[in-house]
Amino acid sequence: MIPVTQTWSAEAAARYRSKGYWRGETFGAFLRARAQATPDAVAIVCGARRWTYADFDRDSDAFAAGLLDLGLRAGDRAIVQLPNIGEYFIIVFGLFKAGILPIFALPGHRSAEITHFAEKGEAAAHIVAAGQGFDYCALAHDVRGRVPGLSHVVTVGAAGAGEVGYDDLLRAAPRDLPARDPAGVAFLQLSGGSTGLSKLIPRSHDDYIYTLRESARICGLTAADTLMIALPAAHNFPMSSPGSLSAFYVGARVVLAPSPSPDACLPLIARERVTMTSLVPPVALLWLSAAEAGQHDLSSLRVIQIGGAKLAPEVARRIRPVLGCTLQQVFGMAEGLVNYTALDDDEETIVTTQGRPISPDDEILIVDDDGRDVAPGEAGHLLTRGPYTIRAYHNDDGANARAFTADGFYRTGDIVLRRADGALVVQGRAGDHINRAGEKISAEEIEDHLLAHPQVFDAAVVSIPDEFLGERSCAFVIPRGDKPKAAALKAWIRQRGLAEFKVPDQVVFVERFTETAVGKISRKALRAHLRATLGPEA
Ligand code: J2J
Repeated sequence: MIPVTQTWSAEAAARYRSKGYWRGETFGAFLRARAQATPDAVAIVCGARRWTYADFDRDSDAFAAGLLDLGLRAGDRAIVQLPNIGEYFIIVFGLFKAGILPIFALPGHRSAEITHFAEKGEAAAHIVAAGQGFDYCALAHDVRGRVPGLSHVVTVGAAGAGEVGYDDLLRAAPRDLPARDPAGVAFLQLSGGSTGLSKLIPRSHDDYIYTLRESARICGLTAADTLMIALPAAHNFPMSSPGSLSAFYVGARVVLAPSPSPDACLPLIARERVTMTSLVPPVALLWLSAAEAGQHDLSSLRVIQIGGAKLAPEVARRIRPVLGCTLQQVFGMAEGLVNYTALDDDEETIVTTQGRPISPDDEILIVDDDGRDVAPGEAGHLLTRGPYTIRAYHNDDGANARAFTADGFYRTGDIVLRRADGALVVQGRAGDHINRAGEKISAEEIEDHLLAHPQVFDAAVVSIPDEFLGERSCAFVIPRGDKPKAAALKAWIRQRGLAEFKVPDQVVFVERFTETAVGKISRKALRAHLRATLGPEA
């Protein structure tokens, strides 16, 4: 098994420690400290159920012991694929305490994606929930059948044959759980997947907890807050910017919403007196329309973080008057770098920029196509390096050669400019991924699946502007022989085991890709050309 290691040089690690960014804290230890300080404070609210910090600490200890009783060992990996339910946090902290690394899959992922994570991460377990509409247990059995070494399926809810029940694991006898190494990797987060399949991002206790502490400070999050998780809980944004884990770090209350829809969330805000939450732009739009009807008491809301995709200034301007709270823009990435507007920035800065980096040691380079610094204020490729930005993906030499410079800068793929005051403004993407309502789709990944269809000769997938989603996906397809139906190609993508959000929104059949765009020219140029043929109104 390939060990998962943190990716900073010894020199960089020593510097980040000496500057007090990395403080030797671990997830398990900070939860224990919280449980001792405020045992009866509510940590998690899920529907009518509540876990205090004491419950949270005790149950996650028990879950860790249960996993070790199963034969799992520190250093093993477990895919966590759960909806927004309270058990999710017990499980994640149980894994942290056992030293087993969660791989944070999303409920939307299907067999192709989960198989890839299981293989790349050499996962030993897949943790799912029963009774969720979609049959996750069947998915887990399917993947287990294909991936040697993936021995355990753990089920929250009614466990079937060949599965281990979450409730049974909680009944494990207490064990001594050794302290974890703060410099060690705590979990594997998923990359947005700008080229090909998602990569695994190794984040350490030290580096991630630094972002939690600073995010709480920048967002003004304290133990008095109630933070709602509306987006999928395992996504890096609602987990850390400031997200659930910052909330636990400061001893706040976390309320889980079953979906980000205004129908689910607005009554919950009123009922639980939610003070803070994070949204992607299309969801913010839905909330604005719903809130204008004025049915729900949203007066408890203090701050909303919006990020994951570009927020249009016209929408940003409506947040304060309609929702009655401060907008905080967040431009972040699971690889590391996170930028926030400040709560006390002037309105124009809040509305038109994506903020400044968390750390004084976040190094930012903005370069042209040849890697030379652009003039101040001009747009270019964003490269970054710092105390919480990884310097390599796990087990992926090919991706590492593309995504990182020789001196360890991460090529974000984003085109940004930096104002004189340091605030970044995102202009777009250099790469060919589609940012569909904050969900990142790799054009290349979808093209590869389309090309496997017997009636597809060639395919190119591009993003097109969409008023609601920000971007939607369009597949240009040259048929082979009989032209397939668009619906059949969409069904093909689903059948290949891909998440629903990756199914092309639109399919356009063409006879050929124009002369100017084939041959010596790259797929990147071809996609740019095709995008242009659709024009801005497409
Ligand atoms: C434009 N593009 C943005 C923004 C992310 C906090 C917030 C978001 C993420 C996230 C995250 C954007 N405006 N405000 O992990 O901790 C696009 C960029 C970026 C990519 C990263 C967090 N905020 N983006 O979205 O790993 O293209 O993380 O490189 O999913 O989303 O995607 P992801």
